[in-house]
Amino acid sequence: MTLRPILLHPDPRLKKPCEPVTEITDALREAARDMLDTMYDAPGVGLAAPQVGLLKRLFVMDCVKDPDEPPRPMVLMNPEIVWSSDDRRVYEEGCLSIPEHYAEIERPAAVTVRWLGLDGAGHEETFEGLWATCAQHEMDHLDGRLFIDYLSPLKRQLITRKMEKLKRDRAREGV
Ligand code: K1U
Ligand code: ZN
Repeated sequence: MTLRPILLHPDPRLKKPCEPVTEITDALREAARDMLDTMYDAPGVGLAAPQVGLLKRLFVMDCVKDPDEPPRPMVLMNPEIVWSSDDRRVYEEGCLSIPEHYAEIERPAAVTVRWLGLDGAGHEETFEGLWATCAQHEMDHLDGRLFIDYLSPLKRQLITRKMEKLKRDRAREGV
């Protein structure tokens, strides 16, 4: 199992739009596997490539919550939202790049996503509930957007200042 360090906000790599995947290489397959390991270890339900410093349009997710249900690790490359519901849902979001900060964010309750799988095959699926929220949160990462970008400038600044302090403290502790 290989864990990759998760970048913490603020970091310029979390603000950059990512490049489409043009070739499915062994390095990309390895990155996807490491991202799933890193996501489960965190623990989280999603992880986008820029969060591990890879500026490619790729994310992983598994929103199965019931321990009696089998896991559903998913790898989505070049994802596109092709339909969004008018119906909206509020979910208290967190982010592995902004630990210990949460905020209620409103998004479409359901989305249909089209993507390429690791085998190069095309897929399309409609996601609801946590799956829909997670897919939209991860696709925002691919466009250099974080959930705090939906908050007021004041709230965003407050969180950013706290994160700067956390990063300073961690650097001093050598973590
Ligand atoms: O992108 C990330 O930072 C991961 C993030 C994705 C996310 C999904 C849904 C709503 C908001 C954010 C997380 O996984 S945050 C952790 C989390 O939501 C969670 C962790 C363990 C169990 C259940 C949920
Ligand atoms: Zn996130």
